[in-house]
Amino acid sequence: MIACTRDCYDTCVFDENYQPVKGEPTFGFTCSRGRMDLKRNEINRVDSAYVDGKQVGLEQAVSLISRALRGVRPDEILHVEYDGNQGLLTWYYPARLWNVIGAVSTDYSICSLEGHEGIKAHYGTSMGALPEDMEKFSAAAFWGSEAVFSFIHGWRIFKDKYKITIDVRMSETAKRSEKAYVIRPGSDAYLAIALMKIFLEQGYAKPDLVDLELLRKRVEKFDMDELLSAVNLSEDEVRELADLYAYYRPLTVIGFAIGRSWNGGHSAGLISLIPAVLGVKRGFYYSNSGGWGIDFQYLRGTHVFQPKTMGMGEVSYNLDKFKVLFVWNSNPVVTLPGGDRIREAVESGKLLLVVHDPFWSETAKIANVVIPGSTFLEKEDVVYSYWHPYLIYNTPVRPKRGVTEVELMKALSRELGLDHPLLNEDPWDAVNVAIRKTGTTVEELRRKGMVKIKPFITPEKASVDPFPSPEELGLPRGEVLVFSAHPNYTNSQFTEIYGKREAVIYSGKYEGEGFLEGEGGRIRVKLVRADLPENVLFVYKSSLLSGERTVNSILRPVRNKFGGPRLNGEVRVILEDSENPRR
Ligand SMILES: Nc1nc2c(c(=O)[nH]1)N[C@H]1C(S)=C(S)[C@@H](COP(=O)(O)OP(=O)(O)OC[C@H]3O[C@@H](n4cnc5c(=O)[nH]c(N)nc54)[C@H](O)[C@@H]3O)O[C@H]1N2
Ligand SMILES: Nc1nc2c(c(=O)[nH]1)N[C@H]1C(S)=C(S)[C@@H](COP(=O)(O)OP(=O)(O)OC[C@H]3O[C@@H](n4cnc5c(=O)[nH]c(N)nc54)[C@H](O)[C@@H]3O)O[C@H]1N2
Ligand code: SF4
Ligand SMILES: [Mo]
Repeated sequence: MIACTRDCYDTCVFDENYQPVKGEPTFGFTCSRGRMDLKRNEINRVDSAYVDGKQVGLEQAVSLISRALRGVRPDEILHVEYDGNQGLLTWYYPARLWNVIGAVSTDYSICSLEGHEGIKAHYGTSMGALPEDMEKFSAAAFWGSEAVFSFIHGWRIFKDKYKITIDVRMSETAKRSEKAYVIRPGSDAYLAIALMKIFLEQGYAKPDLVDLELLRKRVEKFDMDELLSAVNLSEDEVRELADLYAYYRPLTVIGFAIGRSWNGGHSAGLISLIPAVLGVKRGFYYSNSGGWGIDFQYLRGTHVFQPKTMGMGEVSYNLDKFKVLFVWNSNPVVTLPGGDRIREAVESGKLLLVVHDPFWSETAKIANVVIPGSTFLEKEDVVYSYWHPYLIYNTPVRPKRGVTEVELMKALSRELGLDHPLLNEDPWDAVNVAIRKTGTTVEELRRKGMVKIKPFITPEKASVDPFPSPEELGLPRGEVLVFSAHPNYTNSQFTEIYGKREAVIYSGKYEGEGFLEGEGGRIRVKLVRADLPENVLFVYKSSLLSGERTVNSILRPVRNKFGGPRLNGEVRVILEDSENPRR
């Protein structure tokens, strides 16, 4: 058996012939990437180790990296890795090396941390509905989620049921829903509060799961007219949505975009509170990664060594603090705000960049040292999903190329002469310890290929607090750039099959060649008119390239309340052919 390890809700499972399994959780179908993985596996691969563009043997590259590591202080080393591959031995376990040597880690906040923390603050966990819970709902609300593209098996459950979408534009999910509400970017917290006010007033609210008296006190501080003007919907529209919520009691899918917008964690938390206020248990879904009891800390060794951390959205703006940047499982030049600064730091000779990737990512292409990685089709690993309750033991279906993360980590430890129990522990033993609370073992996984696990913790009652005060919430002023998933790409991946996508920015107002300017700088873009609200600009997050630069190069996120970066950016458009650029 083998699971697709890409950063995706679905974590599709395939049989030994690489056909999507017919039963749970994949139901015999997969996406346009899943269907092309075997072909993609042969294209654009890093075929050897490279140093300064020259092919070298792996030992030579490893000894060069260790020399570089020995020559700097631990706090001058930064490692950046993310969810290019969700395997426990690919993403998590190799971080042990860096934690043992005392290098600086990121806080892994680029995607979903903010929303996790916002929801946890109310429920003690961000774990929400399981697929089997979802099946029981007769309706769904997709709130800041382009599920039609980003979550195809979740969408499958609701395809023929009643669907409501709340978005800042008529997304594909909105178009395929029975009802859609287009609101001002970042105003989700205001809308959630307006709904709760109506639930209380109309007697829709139930006292079973939340303290309604306290809720009443908290929402009283908000004026309905102010909430409506923040959201940019009429009172009738919001009342209609409240009625639909009370009638259908839908499962609410809270998209990750919510956490990366204004009021991020507060919005996610307040949206997650809505089902509880209506008396619906486990009525939301965000990400279940924290609910299986997998001990990620043990895998990374952070139970012993707690690293200094750097906000992931701020990495590129703090490169002067580092001399060595070690990257795996991530393509930060494209996907991190200000990512182009990595290229500049490498070109200036101030930063040594080492990249371990199976493919020639944009970051691998500019690295001083490149180490060829093995893909998920080529190595054994244990994979979990942030949606469904299955652990999968990946058995390779393609001959191995490159080196695995564990092999590289071991080679570096040896070369550095490190001898620590965390580094000496067998990786499979470490996985066994890390999954001890799930009720299965590596041995059982190996035997069965896939094992259903029980949630370790599920939300029950919800606390009204931390309820924000009106002063704590805010809204963007100008034009806002928003992002979403493209069906043929996962973040920056899959250009091998579907081609590179230059930055095309969709706008309700502008058309033609021009520039996009944000706090981090300016890039040339093509603007295409689309059916979008005046203040919303839209780009697929797979189209972040603009010549040598990226859309992310102009973004400089602030931290939201719970520590995650706000990636939706306030930007300006400057049209090239206008004498007085429209700003
Ligand atoms: N095909 C495909 N699937 C993917 C991915 C991919 O790249 N391609 N990426 C994976 C990853 S890493 C992630 S994080 C998830 C992301 O999946 P989702 O959580 O679905 O997030 P997005 O697709 O980024 O955007 C969701 C929607 O949020 C809207 N939006 C933006 N800002 C706001 C706001 O302030 N309020 C509201 N209400 N809506 C807003 C956008 O217009 C968009 O329609 O998908 C995963 N699945
Ligand atoms: N402005 C803006 N920026 C964003 C977003 C946005 O909405 N707006 N979205 C953000 C989100 S949600 C996310 S999750 C991040 C994603 O950011 P990244 O994690 O950088 O995303 P990917 O493009 O998926 O890059 C993953 C890399 O891992 C590599 N890889 C795949 N498998 C393996 C493996 O087995 N081993 C190793 N060593 N490498 C492997 C791939 O080849 C690829 O280069 O981007 C974020 N960036
Ligand atoms: S990218 Fe997502 S939907 Fe596509 S095969 Fe992988 S897990 Fe399935
Ligand atoms: Mo993500």
